[in-house]
Parts: sequence; C-alpha cells; structure tokens
Amino acid sequence: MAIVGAGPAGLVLAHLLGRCGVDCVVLEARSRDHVEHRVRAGVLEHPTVQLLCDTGVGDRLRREGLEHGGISLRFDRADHRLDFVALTGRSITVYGQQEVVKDLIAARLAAGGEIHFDVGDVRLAGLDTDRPEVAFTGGDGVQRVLRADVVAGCDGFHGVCRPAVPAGRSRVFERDYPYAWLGILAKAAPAQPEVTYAHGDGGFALASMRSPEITRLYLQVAPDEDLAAWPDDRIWAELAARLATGGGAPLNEGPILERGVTAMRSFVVEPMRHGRLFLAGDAAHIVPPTGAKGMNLAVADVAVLAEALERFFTTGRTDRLDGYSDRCLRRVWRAEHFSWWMTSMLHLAPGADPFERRLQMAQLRYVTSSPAAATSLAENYVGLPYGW
Ligand code: FAS
Ligand code: PHB
Repeated sequence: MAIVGAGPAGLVLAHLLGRCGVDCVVLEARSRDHVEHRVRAGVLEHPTVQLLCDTGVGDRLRREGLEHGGISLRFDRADHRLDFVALTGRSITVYGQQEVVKDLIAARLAAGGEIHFDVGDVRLAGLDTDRPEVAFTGGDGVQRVLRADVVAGCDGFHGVCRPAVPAGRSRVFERDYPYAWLGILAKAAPAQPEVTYAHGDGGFALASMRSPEITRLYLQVAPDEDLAAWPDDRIWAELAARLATGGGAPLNEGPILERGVTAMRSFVVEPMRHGRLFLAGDAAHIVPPTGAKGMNLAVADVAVLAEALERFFTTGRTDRLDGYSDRCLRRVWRAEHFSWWMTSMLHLAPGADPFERRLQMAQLRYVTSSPAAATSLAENYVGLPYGW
C-alpha cells in the first residue's frame, strides 16, 4: 500500500491500516517539522474525535483539546448562540490540525510505520493494472520505485495524484468565491468562549482559538488580497470593527505568530478513484472553510477507504473498494452544500444588492430562532454519523 501525502488523510489512513496489519508506506514531500507546524484547520467534528479516540491516538486531544457545546453567530451587534448539545446531543472540539498531525506521526513511528519525508519527483505508473508503481526521489537523493497493490492519493489539492488520472476519466465540479480569508494566529487570550462567526456591514470575520492563550482570527478580504497591505494595526482595527457587539468584551491583541491568505473554493472530482488509485481528502475535494469541514471530510474519506482496503487485503473481495467513491461522494456533496450555504449566508459578496443582504439577514434570524432550522445547522456542523 503506497500512501502519497502525510496530511490528515494520509496519516489517518496509515494509522487505520497499520492497526489491521496492512503494510503501508507514506511518502511526504515536505519535512516532518514543516507538516507538524503548518497552521490550518482548528475544528474537529464529533465523528473525527470519536475515531481518533477509539483508535488510540486521542489522549492528548482529550487532554488539550477544547470541547465546545456550541458556536455563536454574531449579527445585529449581538451574539446568537447555537447550543449543539441541546440540539443534537453532540459537541465539537477545537484542536489544531497540526496537533492531530503530530499525534499521528508519533503513533505511526512508534508502531514501526514507514514515513519518508522530503521526497521529490513522485510519479505514478500502472494505475490501471494490479501492480501500480510509485517512483520517487528520497530525501537522501536516491531514486526509488515503490511497487504496491494500491495507491492512496492523499497529497492535497496541489498534489500529483489527481492529475495522474488520464484526461476524460474524471469530471470536475468547482466554484470560486469573490473573497478570501486573511487568517492570523496570535498570542492573545480569546475574547469569546466559543467559535464565533460575525456578519456585519464591513464584512465577515471569524473568532476562534487554539488554547486559553492563543487566538485564531479570520477576516474576509478580496480574493487577490496582498498580505503586505495589512500591517498588524490594520488587522487588529478591522477585526475589532467587524467583531464589535453591543456590550461584548473587546478583542485582546497580542503578537501575531502566523498569518496567511486562504483562497475560497468549492471543488469535487468524480469519481474519487481510477483503477488502483484512490483519492482522499483535499486531493479529491475542497470546501470553503466556513463550515469547518475540510480536515473532517479527509478523515471521513479514509475511514471508508481503510475499511474497504482491509476487506480487500484480507479476503480479496473488491466490493467495498468498488463502492468507495459513491459512498464518500454522498458525504462530500452534503459537506459541499453546507459549506457553500454557511459561506453564502455569512459573507458580503462584492456588489451584493440590498435584496441579497435582506435574504442573508432573514436566514440568520431564522436559523438562530427556529429550533428546526438551528438543528439542521447543528447536525451538519457537529458532523453527520459515518455511513450517513
Ligand atoms: P493536506 O493538504 O493537508 O495534506 C496533503 C499532504 O501531501 C501535504 O503534507 C503535502 O505536503 C503533501 N504532498 C503534496 N504533494 C505531494 C507530492 N507530490 N508528494 C508527496 N507529498 C505531497 N480546513 C478547515 O476545516 N478549517 C480551516 O480553517 C482550514 N484552513 C486552511 C488553510 C489553508 C492555508 C489550507 C491550504 C487549507 C485549510 N483548510 C482548512 C483545509 C485543510 O484543513 C484541509 O482540508 C486538510 O488539510 C485536508 O487534509 P489532506 O487531504 O490530508 O490534505
Ligand atoms: C479555526 O479555528 O481555524 C476555524 C474554525 C471554524 C472554521 C474555520 C476555521 O469554520
């Protein structure tokens, strides 16, 4: 089993396969230090937390993760909390993606798993045979060829696996949004107890956190925003303006530890398979991060793939492998819709007319006042059960 990519998808897959005795090798283009410090997602769905804890890699997550019973939508200069536990009986956990990656790498290496970092020039061949090959240059400069039964393409949106599918054998569905997120990680106490999405006249902002001392904040900006045009004082002033409430606590400022601009897009490739290549996570789909689904979808994909591969390697039966793409795409499209819906409800599209603004306000007021509407948002946000 060759796994290309050591992000959440590749590492969870290697962890699950390792537990059932399937021999797998992970190939990662970047260094261990880089992947363990790359700041990305922050919210773990309930099923993701369950899977990590049930398979023995959730100890630190349980100790250090911040379990939240809900989120707030901030509009009309007030907070409107959605109580996920009351609505669904389930919670979410805030725990940085890089921490999940650290825990998984440590667990794989402790179990004797094989992860090659700093690999280059990864090339796939023989995907439509039963002996596919992955050629690569190791971090030591030595060229190698990995002969496998199956290849998992877990190398993200910009990887080499999806492009290895011959033209005409897959179909792409995509949408770009007329805005991006400027995100910062700052050494400052979060000013609010839970993840808070703000919709105001100046545009969207999101207040999250990583610990009682580290806050994670986002601003809607133009899709081609130049980060250099955002000195610290401008970032803090705009965040304060967009997150202002009637009487809420003021934003706590502090040293900015990391900053970046993330494009917003929806993207799905169908099918998520070509011969013995199986695509998972961002290699197969992208969601705008407003629904906090990206990393969680990656984990859900490989939970299905690991079960199918275990059946194949232990019995030779391919029925679950043959059903992999269709089964994952049902959840993927549900998450694509939810992420598009949250994004459209909360962001101010450039040139949006007063009619669109009033539709957004009507939706925000409805989803925070109707138990039925609030339950719909809550069950999608906390994560639908696997197999949904
Ligand atoms: P990943 O991209 O995480 O991992 C792919 C791995 O493959 C990487 O380590 C890469 O180095 C490696 N790779 C690439 N090409 C390779 C090659 N040729 N050979 C070998 N290895 C190769 N999601 C949220 O839910 N909330 C967020 O706030 C959020 N913020 C994000 C910010 C940014 C800047 C980005 C890019 C994404 C963000 N996401 C967010 C989405 C993100 O969390 C992804 O959904 C998640 O990383 C998906 O995990 P993977 O599918 O494993 O892909
Ligand atoms: C985060 O904490 O990084 C985060 C939270 C909620 C989102 C996206 C990102 O929708």
